[in-house]
Amino acid sequence: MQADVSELFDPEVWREVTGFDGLTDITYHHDVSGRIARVAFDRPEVRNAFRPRTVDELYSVLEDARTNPRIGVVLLTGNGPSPKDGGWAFCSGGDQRIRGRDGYKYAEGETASTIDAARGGRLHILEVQRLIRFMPKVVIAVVPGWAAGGGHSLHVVCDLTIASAEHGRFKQTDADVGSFDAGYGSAYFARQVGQKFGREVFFLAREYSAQRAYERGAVNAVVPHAELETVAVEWANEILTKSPTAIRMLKYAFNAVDDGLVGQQLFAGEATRLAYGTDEAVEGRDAFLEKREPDWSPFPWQY
Ligand code: S0N
Repeated sequence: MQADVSELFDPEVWREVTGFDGLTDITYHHDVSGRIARVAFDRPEVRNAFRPRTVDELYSVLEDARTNPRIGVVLLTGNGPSPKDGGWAFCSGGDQRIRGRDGYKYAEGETASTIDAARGGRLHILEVQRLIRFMPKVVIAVVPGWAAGGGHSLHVVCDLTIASAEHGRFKQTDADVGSFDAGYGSAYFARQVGQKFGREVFFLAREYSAQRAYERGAVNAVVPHAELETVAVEWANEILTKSPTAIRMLKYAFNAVDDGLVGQQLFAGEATRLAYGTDEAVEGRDAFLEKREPDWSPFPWQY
């Protein structure tokens, strides 16, 4: 799929990011302004299921987007359609063909005795979830087809979701295949849609439409399939007109209530960073360096 990427991909908008030539399971582009990243699963023949290699690649490109100071918004999507049957997918979760009793295999044919024990069995898709959750940029799930299993969980953890009206479909199959995302995928999902519907989605594992997801507050917009990526770029460009600091503080504020002390730590870290920019904090630092008592007199106990 690398050559022509995806049917919804507009080559006028995107430039391949250099330095990532070895990618096989993910495509990675920046828009021409260099401010929006497009990260896409590229295994449409298996509904964009992820194997450990996919997750490694996904993590590395998301980390690149996180640390690029020009990037403000990341679009996470799935390339398609499938060359086999024309089906569309965002992501169908962990590749069930290489799931063993001891975790996911790095390469087909690996066994419990041959796999590197330090790598085997890692559910490192959860590390990707945390990267999306904690990066101080807006991550939009752009859902052109199936979001199932661990793919459903990934859309849940993204800040916003825009789905295809014709092909966007959702299903949480974890309980069908003896898997369970007991973190953001389920508990945070229930925060979004309510406990009853959240439990229904997991316990019955029925398909539901993009429209139903929208009505339950799990999807922000349902748009015509052909316009999906155009609308996503429009949303991204609108977000990019906002204050980067306000957006990062707001994201961490939205997260904090569900993220316990880690949420508080992230928000507090940002507050400290802002405080370091004040004359008051500079006085504290300078007093230490100049081996004198700090003079706080210019700084009132504000009310
Ligand atoms: C997505 C579904 C509903 C699409 O159905 P449809 O359109 O009828 O297509 P199919 O004919 O079923 O599929 C087309 C081809 O693609 C293959 N395929 C699809 N999904 C997978 C997959 N996940 N792994 C491997 N192959 C897949 C099909 O086999 C078919 O191939 P061919 O043409 O050769 O027959 C439907 O496909 C479906 O239900 N897929 C499986 C969804 C699923 O159960 N995913 C796994 C769920 N569990 C996880 O993802 C766990 C992930 C994880 O690591 C985790 C760990 C800890 C905590 C949390 C998580 C988490 O993130 O959940």
